[in-house]
Order: sequence, then C-alpha cells, then structure tokens
Amino acid sequence: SPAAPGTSLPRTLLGPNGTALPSPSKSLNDRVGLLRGDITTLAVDAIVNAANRSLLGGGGVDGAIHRIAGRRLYEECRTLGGCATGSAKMTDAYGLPCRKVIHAVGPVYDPLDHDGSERLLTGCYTRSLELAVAGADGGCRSVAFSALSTGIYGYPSREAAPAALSAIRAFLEGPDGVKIDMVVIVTYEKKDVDAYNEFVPLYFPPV
Ligand code: AR6
Repeated sequence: SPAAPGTSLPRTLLGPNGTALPSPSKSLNDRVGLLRGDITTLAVDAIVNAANRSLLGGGGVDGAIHRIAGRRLYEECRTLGGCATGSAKMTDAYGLPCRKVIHAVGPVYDPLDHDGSERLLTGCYTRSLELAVAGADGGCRSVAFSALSTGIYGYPSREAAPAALSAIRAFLEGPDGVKIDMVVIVTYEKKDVDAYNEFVPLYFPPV
C-alpha cells in the first residue's frame, strides 16, 4: 500500500557489493556493538574464539583464551575431534568469565579464491550464532566475536569486516535473530578498529 501522506519512504541503502540493504531499524542497531580490547575479559554468554581445525589451541586470541580458561578447556576440546574450516563447536568456558566458548575455524585467506574465503568466513559467523541460540541453559543471548582470520590467517581486515557484518545482520534479521540480545564485535589491532568503524555504519546505518 502507498505510504500515507507526510511519511517518508525508507531510503535504499547499498552494501559494498551493490545489493540493496533493508531499511535501518533501531531495534537492530541497538543489538550490535563495537569494542576494542581483550575478549578474554568479557562476561558475556559466549565468546567466539579464532581457532584452528585441531581445536587444541595455538597463538593469537586462541592462545590467550586457552591460557586463561586452563587445562580443562584443552581436555574438553580433545573430545571434539576437531572442526571443519568455516564451522564452529562450543565448549564450557572454565577459568574465563564468560559462560561458553564457541571455537570457530576461519579460513587461511586465499587471495586467488576470494569468494571461497568469504564463504568460509561468513559460515563461521552464521554457525557460531546458530550454536549460541541452540546452546544449553536457554541459549547464549550475548555473543562476542573476535575478528576471525584477520591475524595469523591473513584475511585483510577491510574485506573481513563487511563479510562478518553481513552474516551477523542476516542472522539478526532471520527467524532466530530474536534469540540474540547483543552481538559485540571485539577488535584488538588498529587495522580492525579502522575497518569496523568504516563498515558498521554501512551495515547498521544510523536511523
Ligand atoms: N582479544 C581480542 N582479539 C584478539 C586478542 C585478544 N586477547 N588477541 C588477538 N586478537 P588470530 P586467526 C585478535 O591470529 O587469524 C591461532 O594460532 C587479532 O588482532 O588470533 O583466525 C589459531 O590456533 C586478530 O584481529 O586468529 C589458528 O591456528 C584476531 O584476534 C590461527 O591462529 C584474530 O587473529 C587462527 O588465525
């Protein structure tokens, strides 16, 4: 039906790939936050680790998470049988202040296969949010993501940020989106801060 006289029609917003984004909404924007700092300190329901296929720990944020969570996290991870790239598995958080850890395995960035890398990276974000809402004890309503693949795995931050944001936004607008109260994107290095400052207003435009 046509808009009533005097009401403004929604603007059409274009994402970086030229596809139209739905009009902004305050209830959507209020559920996404950007934070620079150490993800291991956050008392959210779930933090998302940048893991590798073994799920047995490593460097970067994975090393920091395992160091603080302690030996019991390693022991639980050993029972999981690894994880495919582009997917994720959830564990308890042990010595960490959060309730759960979602271990996502991002791709090693392949400059010759941008689309394949992007599909795997967005898969991590989508699967992590699926695990969060399906999690025990009523699900994880607050989820903090580290900037998957942008460290040791070499994914350029300005390409990773829009992929992450489009996956997060699609999930929040999907059928299970209402089961998430808050997504916090945790940046650590300046290049990721800059990338998210650039792209958050595109994917979650001010209303
Ligand atoms: N809190 C938040 N973010 C952090 C922290 C922290 N404490 N420490 C680093 N980052 P990376 P990847 C950021 O390298 O690229 C491991 O060895 C960092 O600045 O941790 O997915 C795994 O076992 C970057 O933006 O993960 C895998 O083998 C982001 O976390 C491999 O590295 C991810 O960087 C995974 O590589």
